[in-house]
Amino acid sequence: MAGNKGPLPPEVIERHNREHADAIAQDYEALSRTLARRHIDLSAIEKKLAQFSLALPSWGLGTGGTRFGRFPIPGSPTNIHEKLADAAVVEQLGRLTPRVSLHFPWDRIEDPAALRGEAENLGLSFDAVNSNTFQDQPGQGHSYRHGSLSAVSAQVRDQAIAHNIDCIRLGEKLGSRALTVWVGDGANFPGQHSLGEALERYIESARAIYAALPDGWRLFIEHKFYEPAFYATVIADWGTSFLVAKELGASAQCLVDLGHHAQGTNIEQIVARLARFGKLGGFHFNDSKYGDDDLDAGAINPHQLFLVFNELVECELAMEGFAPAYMIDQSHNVTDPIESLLLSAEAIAGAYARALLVDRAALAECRSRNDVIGAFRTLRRAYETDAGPLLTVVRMALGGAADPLALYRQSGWRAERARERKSSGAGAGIV
Ligand code: RM4
Ligand code: MN
Ligand code: MN
Repeated sequence: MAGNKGPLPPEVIERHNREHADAIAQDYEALSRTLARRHIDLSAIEKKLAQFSLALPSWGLGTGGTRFGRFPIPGSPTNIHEKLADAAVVEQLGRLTPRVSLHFPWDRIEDPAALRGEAENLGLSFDAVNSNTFQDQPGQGHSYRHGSLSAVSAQVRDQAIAHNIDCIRLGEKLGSRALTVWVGDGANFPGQHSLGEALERYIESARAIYAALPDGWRLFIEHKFYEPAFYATVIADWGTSFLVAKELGASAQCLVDLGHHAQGTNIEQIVARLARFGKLGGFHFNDSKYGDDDLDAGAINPHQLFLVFNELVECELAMEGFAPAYMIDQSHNVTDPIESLLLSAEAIAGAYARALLVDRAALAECRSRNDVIGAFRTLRRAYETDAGPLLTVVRMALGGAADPLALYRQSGWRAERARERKSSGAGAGIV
């Protein structure tokens, strides 16, 4: 919890909350009565919700845009310091996102220890660090045009390995505990490379990164089925990701980005499989209609999000110490990123809350009798319950706002930043 730290004056939040207190109490009362009839223990659920948290992607605080262009709004952050300030606003109002996940070299910093102090003063800390060997950087010795960790050239592979180890070293100074590796490596044409050898080269490179992991760190392998490789991506699916993680060892786990699967894929089943074998490292939450759209979590398929959390709650109940890393990975093209992130965090926590509302005993009973409709209805009843009042009460108890989006809009935060921040410029690209 961020306590009273954060860029907005606490009195503003307190005043706003007083204005909303009566209406919220009434809604909460009504929900408690409904849930009491279902014998659901609200206090246990509130405790879980109060502990739930997500990491914000540093790259999601800027206007990501698409490869066709960016349309940043005035007051958009232009560097990591400004991004941290915006992240602190998201945390202060929503109380769900106390950590930020950095991406190197996009967030390249001279003094990581100082940045750590800056974050702490804002009520934030750092989550997994992300490496980037899918783009060339000015002055770089070797190009990633033909791949990075799986490249045919040993020099390219060594450079990519060294970059990942640099990210770990930076992460240590920031207080991070994990490295997320996503590579764009793959083939655009049949015959371009050996499908088998490319994976072997990747595994060999990943071993060198794994060997550099400090104690207590985890390596997250992120798969994605296509783009930028349009024929055969090296780490295309959860099966490949799982095999690599298994090859590397216990500290290597798989990261599930919700947008990185073919349409129709049963992602909740992937989640259950990975968890069962101790390889579910974490998530990049977002939503997708066609491909890796990086749309706001829950914007397209909120039911899928709920079903994913339904599996996660089953795992929480069945497995001691089950704690995947929850991160958001979105690209905001036409919205104010703070607004998107506030709503996304709420949608994700809402899916978790509704999964917690599933009557597990009733579900188990239906399953044991092969009562298909009964089981489905048990899930649907929870899915259709508006957990909003519950989330609001928990958020306010943690010092957040009754209505984070409304208060953010009233605060004038972006307009004030527009007066002091330089223009972030248009053009293509993600930061
Ligand atoms: C990729 C993948 C990675 C993210 C980059 C920006 O598609 O989702 O997680 O680091 O985009
Ligand atoms: Mn991702
Ligand atoms: Mn992606």
